Amino acid sequence: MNLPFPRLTAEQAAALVDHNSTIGFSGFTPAGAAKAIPTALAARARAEHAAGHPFQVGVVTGASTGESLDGELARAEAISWRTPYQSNKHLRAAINAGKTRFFDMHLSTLPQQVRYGFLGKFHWAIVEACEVTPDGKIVPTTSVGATPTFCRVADRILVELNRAHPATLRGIHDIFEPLDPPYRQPIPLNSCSMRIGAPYIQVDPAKIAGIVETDLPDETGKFDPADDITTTIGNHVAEFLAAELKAGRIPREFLPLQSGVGNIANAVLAAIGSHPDIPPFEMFSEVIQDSVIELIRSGKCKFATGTSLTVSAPVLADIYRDLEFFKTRLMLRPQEITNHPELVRRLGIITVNTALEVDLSGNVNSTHVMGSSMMNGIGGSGDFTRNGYISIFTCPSFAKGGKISTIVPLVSHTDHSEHSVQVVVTEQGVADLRGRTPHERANLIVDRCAHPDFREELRGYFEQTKHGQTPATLAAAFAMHQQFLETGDMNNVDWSRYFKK
Ligand code: 0RQ
Repeated sequence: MNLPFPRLTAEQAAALVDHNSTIGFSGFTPAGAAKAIPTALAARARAEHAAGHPFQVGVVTGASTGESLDGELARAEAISWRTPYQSNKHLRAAINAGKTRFFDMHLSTLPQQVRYGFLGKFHWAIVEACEVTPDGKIVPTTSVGATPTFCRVADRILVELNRAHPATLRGIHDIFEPLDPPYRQPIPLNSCSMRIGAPYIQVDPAKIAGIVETDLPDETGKFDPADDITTTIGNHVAEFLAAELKAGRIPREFLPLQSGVGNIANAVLAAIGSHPDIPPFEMFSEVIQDSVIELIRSGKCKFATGTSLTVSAPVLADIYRDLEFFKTRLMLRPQEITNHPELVRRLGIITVNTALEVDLSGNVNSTHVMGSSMMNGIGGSGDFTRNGYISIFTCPSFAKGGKISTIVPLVSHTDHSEHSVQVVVTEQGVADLRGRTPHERANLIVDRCAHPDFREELRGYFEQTKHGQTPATLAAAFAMHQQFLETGDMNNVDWSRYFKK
């Protein structure tokens, strides 16, 4: 199709961007992330820096992205500030060194905060598409994220038209943006598979500054094969849900699932998918991983909706070979919809996310190592946890070869409070915290979830703190963390330093 927009090289597109611009990039995980223009922007930043000129931009995306975006720009020291989520090691290092300003946001709230003007002016939206029409219809590729909002608010739009994705993807997306208060209406979505929006993003064609043609695959990484620990955690979650179903606390039809990203999430889905007592179910999630596609193929997952299709290259090729089949079973929506508290609560989503550490009351830290170093960010875990039908957190009971207990007296940073966290699962077992007091929770978490090597030590802490509603002694609450920082090992804290006989 002849398009009335300038055809640009990535370098020409990058040359249009000024120092200090704020850019909303497409991308939610590496899926659907802009690639050619951010790589060219990184090259431009290096050249400007070499010439003694400042060149940095503010980078806002749906969530994490791939090497060509966060990796290239971080290595070129081209990111002045970043939100709402990241998982790139170079960017993480820049953030923790204080070189890049980062703030961590609930992903469902990003689009509305952008529209409200809370993050300032957006100069550019740089987005990947599989189709653009002369009248300004943009069809995204493998993710939607916050792209509709970036296109709405940005002064100008650059499109990477990526031929690695077929234009026949049109129809897999459902683009709906709520109105802002005081005109906001209920979101008219009552089931996972309902369509409420358009199959494209409508933009003002006058804002499209140019099209860069590419043919670049998503930079999705590989998952580790399930090991004993992740498999055991997965089995515990599946057994727990099957027992809830049997007890009548989950309806006979089952409820839609949300599952986080990574190896544990893959193992959990595999275990739920193969459990004989769990009926075929739907997914109302954020990220659709390889394991979901397997479950769709086997008929165990009837429908999956998310904001990104983060699958490996062979799985994506399989989906594209059989696109008509998958278009009736997959739907990609903006993150504002997939993660919306109203919908998570209404649809009764069972949520499963991963913790770095959990404390004796059930508070969860998903983001910070030893209270200060950013790992990735809260992502969508808070959107789902706070509003889920049942909220589950998983993690191995130990980290760093057993030097760290992931069950601690008090989390070193709180992302999800005891009020939102209902069930904790490690390879040791399941602590069901519903209807339990803080003292009962502490006993359950230590008995069922802590690694045996740390149980006595944890008891040494909370059995000293019998008074009050919650077992806490402020002076000793971070003793295990402090000892790790000093010696590299949380084992065998000497509580007599903190508790007088
Ligand atoms: O470090 O890689 O150096 O060995 O943390 O831990 O066990 O590999 O777990 O990759 O699943 O990540 C919470 C970060 C878990 C992730 C988190 C060390 C451990 C290892 C990673 P190494 P694992 P995972 C919706 C859901 C927030 C966002 C979210 C996450 C590394 O799941 O970012 O939930 N979640 N999104 O050794 C110090 C501890 C530790 C520790 C583990 N207690 N102290 N280090 N590690 N526990 C999706 C989106 O929002 C996109």
